Amino acid sequence: MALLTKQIPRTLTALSRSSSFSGSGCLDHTVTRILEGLRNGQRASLAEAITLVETSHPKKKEQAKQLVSQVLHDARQRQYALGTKSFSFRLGLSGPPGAGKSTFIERFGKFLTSQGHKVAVLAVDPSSATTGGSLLGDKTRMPELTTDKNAYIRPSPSRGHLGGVTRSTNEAVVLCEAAGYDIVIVETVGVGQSEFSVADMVDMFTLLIPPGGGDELQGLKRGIMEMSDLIVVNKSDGDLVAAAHRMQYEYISALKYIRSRNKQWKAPVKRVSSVTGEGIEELWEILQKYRKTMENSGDFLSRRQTQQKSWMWTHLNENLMSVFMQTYGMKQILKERERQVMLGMISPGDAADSLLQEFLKTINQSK
Ligand SMILES: Nc1nc2c(ncn2[C@@H]2O[C@H](COP(=O)(O)OP(=O)(O)OP(=O)(O)O)[C@@H](O)[C@H]2O)c(=O)[nH]1
Ligand SMILES: [Mg+2]
Repeated sequence: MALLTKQIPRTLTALSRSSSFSGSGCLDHTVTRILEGLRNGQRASLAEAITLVETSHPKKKEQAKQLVSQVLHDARQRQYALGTKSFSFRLGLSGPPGAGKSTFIERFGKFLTSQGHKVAVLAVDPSSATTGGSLLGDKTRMPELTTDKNAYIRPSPSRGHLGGVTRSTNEAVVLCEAAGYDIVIVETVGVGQSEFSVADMVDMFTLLIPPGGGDELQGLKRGIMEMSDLIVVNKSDGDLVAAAHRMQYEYISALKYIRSRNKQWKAPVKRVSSVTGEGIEELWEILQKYRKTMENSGDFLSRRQTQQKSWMWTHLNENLMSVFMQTYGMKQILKERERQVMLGMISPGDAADSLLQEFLKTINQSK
């Protein structure tokens, strides 16, 4: 009992200590230093800041919270002054392996920096837990963008579960913006749930596909098409032009039966070549048109607000689970309930109810 009563308050105090939401107050000196670097657009500070939000070390987590809250505070000030004009453009990019995402980002990113933009590229890699992330290899596929001083490429965090990755990527996006990047591209391989998470953190979600047999279209998850604000058929060059045309028409007809996410915007299907650069400039025009349309209808802002809300839920879920798991004795009880559920001795619903009861009982006893 003594152990138990010690454990609970510690967990809860840690949470309450970290939940100040002022954005000012007494800042840790590391946070002050990074913040200064971010405000000056220093890449090293951005890298350090993102590493901080990816950490699971308690003290650094606390610093990360201070940093993010300060950065969001600054962003709010900019928004008061300039409205949605102060917002960067967050572009999600998903597509099957080998579709040409890296090649596309290299080409498109270089085009954007040549237009005076600052481009950040983040990756959500669902396989990173086992492979250690793929953007490392990707850097060699983005040789020019990697060395461009107006671009920042960040390999994906290697977390064990998507929830953590989503949360830290969300935070990485705002950190990039704080460092002056006005275009943030969040890339993911179209596997599992990762593209849904990405779609939930960007202003525009783009699906990039290679030309190929009709099988791809049938195999493609319908949900992804519903989420897409733009579909890009890549590799429309050389021998692949005819196939790219066919792919484009197939997608245009398929989209007729899919309800678009937005009343104002029907997802266009465009062909590009990331190798020759054909269609890249036109794509940028489409992105600008999209932004204007969304801003005028108020959807640009409301989509971000909804995303903020779901981001809060991600935090809450993670925090609750963390308190639950750290509560003295819960791990053992959890193991036991899992065993009973697997053997069919107790139903999953009853097991969950009993776990929650045990948890609340422990919390109450510790008061
Ligand atoms: N012809 C042609 N080939 C392309 C084009 N874009 C990419 N490729 C080629 O397609 C292959 C895969 O390109 P990547 O850019 O690595 O594709 P990816 O989608 O990033 O692949 P993963 O990271 O494995 O998911 C490479 O051999 C590229 O050279 C294009 O526009 N035209
Ligand atoms: Mg790639």
